[in-house]
Amino acid sequence: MAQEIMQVSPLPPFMMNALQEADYIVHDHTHIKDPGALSKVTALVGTGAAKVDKKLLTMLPNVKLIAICGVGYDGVDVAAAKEKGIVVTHTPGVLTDDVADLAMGLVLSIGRRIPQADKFVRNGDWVSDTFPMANKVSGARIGVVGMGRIGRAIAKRAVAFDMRIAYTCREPKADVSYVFHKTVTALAAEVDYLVVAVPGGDSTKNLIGASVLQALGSKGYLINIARGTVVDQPVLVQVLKDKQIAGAALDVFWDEPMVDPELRRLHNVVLTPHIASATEETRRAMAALTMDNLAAFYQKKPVLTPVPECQG
Ligand code: 8YV
Repeated sequence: MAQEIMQVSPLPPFMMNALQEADYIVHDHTHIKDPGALSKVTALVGTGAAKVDKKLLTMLPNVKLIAICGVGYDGVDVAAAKEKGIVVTHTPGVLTDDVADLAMGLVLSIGRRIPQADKFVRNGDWVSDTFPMANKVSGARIGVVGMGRIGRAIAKRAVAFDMRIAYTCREPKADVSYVFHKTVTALAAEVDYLVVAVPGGDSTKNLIGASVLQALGSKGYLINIARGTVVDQPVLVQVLKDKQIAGAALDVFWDEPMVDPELRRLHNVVLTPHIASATEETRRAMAALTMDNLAAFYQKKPVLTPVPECQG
């Protein structure tokens, strides 16, 4: 019998095809209103952008799995899901390299002003002007906020750039030899590049605010590949305008895809449209892992990658 699932965010076409080929009946939550149909849905599927709150779960009495195609699941009310006996899965591991690659790409882009240099050549400015010099990235100090899979992968890449690496997270990691700082502010005060690699959600909301950015200082850069919510965006815009920090490279924002026009007008920023995991290879691997979680669930086997709150 075909299983009925509901997509809770747009999904890439290859994933929609795979779901249809695997015989799932895929409902779209923006269309479905009929309570009879809602009661047939047994699993939800969405990307990291999916919002699954208590209200939605109450409308779906037979859902027992929420399969997120993404490592971040901050849009899912996991406590409400657990109360209803719903398991939440995500796709850790398969996207780590891509996210860390983009983080380093952003470090180089903002530090060496690569997008600005590109514009300089395209505009024909080179003919009459000299592009201003930047500061060296190799050997500079990098601070990683969060030493999970992605933080570690960023640090590993920074080693190859001879960067001096420090980090912060809840507790120092026994197997990590980089310098540990107890607070983000203390870390920010000691680095040239502050890279945010923590999960989103309430516990990290506005973690990077005025005091952190002031500590980072006028020669420091902020890089965010985590979630927009981790940075107090209006404060960031103000410190960028006042040149209280040197610049910011951001892949994530408040209220995506609507990016604050003030931020878009600034010259000391590099902005990318939440593309950290957006390579063909990785997005397909994420989709495959999501499909595997779904298949395991319907075959009554343990799911492959439950979120930490749903483990054990
Ligand atoms: C995308 C991400 O948002 O994995 C995450 O947490 O932020 C990204 O990979 C998305 O989930 C892609 O499907």
